[in-house]
Amino acid sequence: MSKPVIGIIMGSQSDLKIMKEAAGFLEEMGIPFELTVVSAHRTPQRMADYALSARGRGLKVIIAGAGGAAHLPGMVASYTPLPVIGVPIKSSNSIDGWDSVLSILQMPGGVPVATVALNGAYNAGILAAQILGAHDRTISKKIEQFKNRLKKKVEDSVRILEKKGWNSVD
Ligand code: RP5
Repeated sequence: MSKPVIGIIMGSQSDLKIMKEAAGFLEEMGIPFELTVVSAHRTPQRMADYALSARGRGLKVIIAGAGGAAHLPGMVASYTPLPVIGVPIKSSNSIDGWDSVLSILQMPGGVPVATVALNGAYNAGILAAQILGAHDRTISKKIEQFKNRLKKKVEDSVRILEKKGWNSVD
């Protein structure tokens, strides 16, 4: 297997049911990634070691998911020059999910985290692939094909509605 270029990390094993959607997209694109649990609060040293070594180990983008008081994406971004995509997760310690959205989104000037929607790990996988695709024609071609498939799905549903005579758009 080739060397991972994307790191997917999450605060707890309980985040995996959401975060595996990022992994699934990268698998579909044939992009090598690594995936592990790194907790900002329960294993702060492991988090620092992970973030500090990420670039040197060949990673290009980090996707970090966490719920509740979601400090993992922001703290990882503070340790690494790599782009970090944050995935807010509605977890057992969330009030309603806004807590993790705002913990990840409202970073101070100078330390950005590209924040996707609540439980938006799938989009995080797409965004990470797009970042790599900016410098890799093979990946950007695959993204174009993926977008064409999305377009075709909508066009197919429009055709089905038209056949039923329910499409009111002229
Ligand atoms: C966060 O606390 C994790 O990212 C997870 O979303 C949440 C709950 O963790 P567990 O108590 O399920 O391990 O740090």
